[in-house]
Amino acid sequence: MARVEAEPYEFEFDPATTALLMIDFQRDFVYPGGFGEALGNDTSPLLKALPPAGKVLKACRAAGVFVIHTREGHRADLSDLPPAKKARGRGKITIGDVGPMGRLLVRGEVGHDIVEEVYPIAGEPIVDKPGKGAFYATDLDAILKMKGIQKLVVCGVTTEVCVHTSVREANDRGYDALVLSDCVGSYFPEFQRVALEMIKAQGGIFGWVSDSERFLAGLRSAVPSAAGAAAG
Ligand code: TIU
Repeated sequence: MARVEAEPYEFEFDPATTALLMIDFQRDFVYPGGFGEALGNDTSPLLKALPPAGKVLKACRAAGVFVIHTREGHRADLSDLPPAKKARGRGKITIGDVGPMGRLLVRGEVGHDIVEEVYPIAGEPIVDKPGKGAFYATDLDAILKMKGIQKLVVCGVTTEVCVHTSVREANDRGYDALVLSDCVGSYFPEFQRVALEMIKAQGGIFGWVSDSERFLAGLRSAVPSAAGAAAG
């Protein structure tokens, strides 16, 4: 068992039944010119999550923790895009329109793919999701069940949107989720703070919150092979 200092109290997990869930680290959210910017956001605050999330990813790989990635996006014909989602924001360009990184939030486009710092490697499933939640209209739950996963360590963007929705969905499906505060990012500092508070309030109503340093310390003490990777 690995033990991680966290709020509202210690998070204990068996690396064999725990998955690292990397949510929507896509160019479309993290870089200028993508969907996030089209919604009127300054994307730069999200970059801060990449170095710590990259460290956690490497350490989990070295420790043999199952890693799974998600991407938000739609079919090229937009047949899975709710008209309300297309219209929302009233931006100059919206989902499916062509931007500097290709068509916004469309699968297969440059902007839709995951940034280099946390890019998946062979053996790490990528779940393409049409909504904010990682469980909605995807096979994530089936994959986790096949692997015997009971607990999730969560990194990704954005904290109060796709991370929160996915953690709430995970909670209702019986998974324990640990969110790493410096490995998740929001366009709004206030939402970042309060979204994390919501998860751990009321005795951990949706899950637990810790940070990369405390998580890596807990992982290393249980699986010494994770140590070298995290240092690099
Ligand atoms: N807009 C925003 O903050 N987020 C999203 O639309 N999607 C995700 O969070 N992935």
